[in-house]
Amino acid sequence: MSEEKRDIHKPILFECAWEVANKVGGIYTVIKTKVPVTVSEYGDRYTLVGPLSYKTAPMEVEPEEPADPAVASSLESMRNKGVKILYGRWLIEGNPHVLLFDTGSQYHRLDEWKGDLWNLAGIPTPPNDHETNETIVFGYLVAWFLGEYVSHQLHTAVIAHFHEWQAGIAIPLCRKRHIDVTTVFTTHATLLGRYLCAGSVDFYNNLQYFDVDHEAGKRGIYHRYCIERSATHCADVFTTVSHITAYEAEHLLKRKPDGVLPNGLNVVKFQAMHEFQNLHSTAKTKINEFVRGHFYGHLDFDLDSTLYMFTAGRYEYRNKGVDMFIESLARLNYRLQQSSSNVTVVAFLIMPAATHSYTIDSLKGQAVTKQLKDTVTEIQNRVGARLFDFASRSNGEFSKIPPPEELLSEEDKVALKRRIFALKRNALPPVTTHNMADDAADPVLNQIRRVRLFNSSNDRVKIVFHPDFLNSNNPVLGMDYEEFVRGTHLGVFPSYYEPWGYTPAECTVMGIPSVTTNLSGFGCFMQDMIDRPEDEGCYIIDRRTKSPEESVNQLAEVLFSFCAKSRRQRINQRNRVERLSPLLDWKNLGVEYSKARQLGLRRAYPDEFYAGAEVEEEYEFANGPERLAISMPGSPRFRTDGLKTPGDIGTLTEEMQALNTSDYRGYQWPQGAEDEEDSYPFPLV
Ligand code: G6P
Ligand code: 1S3
Repeated sequence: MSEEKRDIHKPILFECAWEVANKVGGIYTVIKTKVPVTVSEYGDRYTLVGPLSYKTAPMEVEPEEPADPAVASSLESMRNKGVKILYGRWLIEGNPHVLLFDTGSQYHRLDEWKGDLWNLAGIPTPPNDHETNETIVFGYLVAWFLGEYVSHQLHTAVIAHFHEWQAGIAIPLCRKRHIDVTTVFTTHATLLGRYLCAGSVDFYNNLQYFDVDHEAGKRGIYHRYCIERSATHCADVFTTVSHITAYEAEHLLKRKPDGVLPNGLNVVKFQAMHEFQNLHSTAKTKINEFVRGHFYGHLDFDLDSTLYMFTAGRYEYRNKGVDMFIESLARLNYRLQQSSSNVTVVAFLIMPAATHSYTIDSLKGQAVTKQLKDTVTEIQNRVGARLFDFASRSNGEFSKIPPPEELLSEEDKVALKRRIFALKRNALPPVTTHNMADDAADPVLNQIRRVRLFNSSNDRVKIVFHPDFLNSNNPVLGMDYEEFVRGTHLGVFPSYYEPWGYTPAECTVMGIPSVTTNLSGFGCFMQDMIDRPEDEGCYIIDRRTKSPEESVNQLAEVLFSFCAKSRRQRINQRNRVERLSPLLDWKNLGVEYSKARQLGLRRAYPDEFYAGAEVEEEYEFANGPERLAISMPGSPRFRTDGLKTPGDIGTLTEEMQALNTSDYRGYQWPQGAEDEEDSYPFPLV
């Protein structure tokens, strides 16, 4: 650190992630939705740092010259050495400064930097791992920039916040090079956790026993694991997105996190309750249209008694609980049949996989129903014209109205017949909308085959597997994701590995009930915050203490009971769910990030921090007023047992270091006796 004392009152913040202005997955949502609260705290002192993608950046960023002279000098110095950089404003709500580095412009230095990484941190890197190579070049560029910046700006403290291992390399570099910044590292999952869970180990009961180096090596990710672990250990402050992932990180990355930063959303509140209910209704009408096309020729169920359930996310069959969802759907199908229910469930699986475009059958289904609709509209216009003609000729006396046969011309009847004949179909409505690249080996399709949910007439549960992102321009199911979610009745996310889980959180703020598990960060968070989450339309399946068989039954029971609800009950439940949304608003959760940054400053500049009491006053954190404000009459019932702020869940205190593993919220996680290690490697679950 420099001799000069840096002012910690109005620090500069650089937030660095691979997904800045570059959508890949959930971290993009975290960063993008958090921008407004961070900008309101930091204003122009806040800059996001990411990789430069020439495909997306032109749409996302408006170039501009830096106003901060230290940024300008740093960029000039780097540009003089051939680094290509885009600096400007990210075109999202909050309009933050954004700094994007073109890794390609410095690829020629890859070997040099790999050698340096080995000498400096003992991290080995294989030659052909493209993602790791990108990570290295990006990390070296970020560290280079931060080094330049603090040499040009000597007066104000700098906080550098990094997300996930892909942005992590700069952290050990900052430490080794004594760059005068304080660093925060937030991990949104652990590499090893994701891999281990995707296999068949009893992950959570054995977390403390895994031989991490061995497991990482076996899966060919040892070098990535080393990067993740070095970022974890070199950061001044280490955090995760949930307590369950904090517990996982303590055992797999060998550092107990300083605290938890739950993921929020940018919640848009409607003035009136009925506004989001109306949105549900109009979006559902669009899903109805898709269903008419997809099930053409077999539309023998009443759309008014049809419920739309869905799951969505990264295609991780076991981690995201798709296996459990399909099995539960099969049991639901049986129970609906047995109870002679008039309810039909259409279950959508929205998970991008390798495909060769839409199937002919899917396209044809939408086309024939559209043609039918167009023909009916034309006939309707002609009938209307005839009726008008007839009525306008009357002399003011009401005489007999012509019967339908007279209003419908022969030509109309033929056109209608033709369209109806086109609806003839021999095969059952398809399970998937796309041609899968590997149909025979696809785990979702294989399980659907196993449970025989083939969309036959007597099935009360129908399946639509849409192995691609949704988009309003798609010819089949042409809706944006948000609109689609609003039109459904229930989101189902029975994940096994889910550090947070944005999908059920998004459902909640849109007023759509959802199912999740107590192995997801979000599920544990809701359990911590609300007394009986299931009463509020937030169902949490126990995958922690129950066997898979018991969990599947619990899920099937939740789905079956949901089908028994009346329309009025569903409307009420949507109202209740929507009232939970302030819990997930960055306006309340953003305070955790503030605490993490303060802890970073305390650790990097302890003398400055404790020098004057005024600093303490300035950084006093809100005590959750927003949260109290949502305790509206009657329900929902927020827990009061010791939780002070939403952030009390993600308590970031130095003292937490001294606590035991059992202090993570959610469960008494196993402490384990030493001799239990004998059974390694662990049995299948
Ligand atoms: C919203 C609309 C109502 C509609 C209802 C359908 O609440 O405001 O007009 O009847 O959705 O609910 P359902 O659960 O049957 O889709
Ligand atoms: C991760 O993305 P994923 O779906 O691979 O980060 C997300 C944002 O923090 C989180 O919601 C999710 O659970 C993690 O798994």
